[in-house]
Amino acid sequence: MNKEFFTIFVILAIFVTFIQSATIVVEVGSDNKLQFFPNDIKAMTGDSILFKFVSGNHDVVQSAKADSCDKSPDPNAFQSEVNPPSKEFTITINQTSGNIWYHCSVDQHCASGMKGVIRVTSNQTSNAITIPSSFIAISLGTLVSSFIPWL
Ligand SMILES: [Cu+2]
Repeated sequence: MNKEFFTIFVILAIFVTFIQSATIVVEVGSDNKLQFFPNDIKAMTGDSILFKFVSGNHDVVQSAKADSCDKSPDPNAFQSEVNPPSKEFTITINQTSGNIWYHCSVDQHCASGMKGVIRVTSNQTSNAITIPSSFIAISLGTLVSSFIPWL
C-alpha cells in the first residue's frame, strides 16, 4: 500500500467511525423537575451519552440494578460530580447489549423518581441521528474522488 492510499484509508476510517457513533443528550433536572429527560433511551456501542445539567443540584450515578437507587458495586461504575461546573457529564457505551440504569443520588431525588435507563442495542434503532446509507455512499465517493483526481 503506498502512502497516498494509506492516507485515504485512514481518513475514510476516521470518517466512518465519526458517522457511526453519535451523541445522545439527556437533560438532568429538565423543566426544573427531579427528572432526567428523556429517561428511557436506546443507544449503540460507541455512542456517547451527554448528560446536560440544566437545573438544581443533581448527579448521575450508575445503579446496582433495574430501578434501583443504590450505586452499582462495579468498580468501573460511573458517577458524576453534583452539579459539575461544566454542566456536562459524558459516558461512552462500551457494551453491546443490556440495560444501563442510572439515578440521582442527591437527597431523596431517586426515591422521587429521578432515574433512567439506557437500552443498548446493536441495530440501527438508537435515538442517535441516523444518516441514510445513500448519503454516506455519495459522501465517501466525493471524498475519495477529491483525493484521487483520475477517478
Ligand atoms: Cu437530583
